[in-house]
Amino acid sequence: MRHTGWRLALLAGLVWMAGSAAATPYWIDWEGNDWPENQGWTRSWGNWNGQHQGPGAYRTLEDGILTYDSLYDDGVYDFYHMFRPGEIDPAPAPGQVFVMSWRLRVEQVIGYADPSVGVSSDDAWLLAFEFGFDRMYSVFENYLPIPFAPGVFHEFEVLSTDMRSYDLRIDGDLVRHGAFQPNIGPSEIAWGEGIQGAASLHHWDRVTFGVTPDPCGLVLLAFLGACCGRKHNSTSSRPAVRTGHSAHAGAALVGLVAPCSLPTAQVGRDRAVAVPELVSRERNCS
Ligand SMILES: [Ca+2]
Ligand SMILES: [Ca+2]
Repeated sequence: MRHTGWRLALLAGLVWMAGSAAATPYWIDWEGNDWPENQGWTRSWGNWNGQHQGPGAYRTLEDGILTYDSLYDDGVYDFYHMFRPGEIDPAPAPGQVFVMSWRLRVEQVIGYADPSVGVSSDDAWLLAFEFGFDRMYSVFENYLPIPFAPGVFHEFEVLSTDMRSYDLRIDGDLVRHGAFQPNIGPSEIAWGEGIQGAASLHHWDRVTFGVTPDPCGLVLLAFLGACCGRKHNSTSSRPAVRTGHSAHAGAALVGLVAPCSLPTAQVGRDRAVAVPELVSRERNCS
């Protein structure tokens, strides 16, 4: 009986460890101290002639800020993505939370929107935003517009405990409680200049995402984050949490797939193609 008890205890421990391993908190943090492609992100770009055609957007990295300028050609897209198969979602039972945040300034947009952010859960539920000059659109919520003050940096933050619903904060203010939508292409985060058929000048100061333990601790962690100030670039298992008014931006989307019904009809530009479709297209090519 003692052996049985020991084995049961061991089995229980292994099950617990397996669950814990699947739910290990992580944090991906790009702060603009180096090019994203040097910190684990994959760059995808192109123009109307196809993938990897042309130089992409004119990009500069200065003082921790990545600037995209694609005003010369609305056929340009140029974005980053990161594929983390089975490693995006928070664990349900321990009460973890997925957080992505990003700090972005949109200076000029030709078209309805051009900068983009998205996240695809491990079971391919998708959330994506596209940014105009003074508003953002929740792509898979019928392009719901969400306004913001134009021309200045904002901190955007998404939090989700189940990858089905999310809270969106802008500069610490809760502006949206919305929903992911089922899609294809799991476990991916993407951000950048994401629309083919629109052009822009815009600036990214920071993009981060990860899973943090215990959402009940978010308020405390937010407080600590505010006290500690910004942290700098790293890609690690550090479950740093930025939320509320201390929010750091983190962004992402991955594996978005490309509903054929994306933005085209709504923007009135029959050539417009969004990041999810581009990601899908490039995957099919690779
Ligand atoms: Ca920065
Ligand atoms: Ca574009």
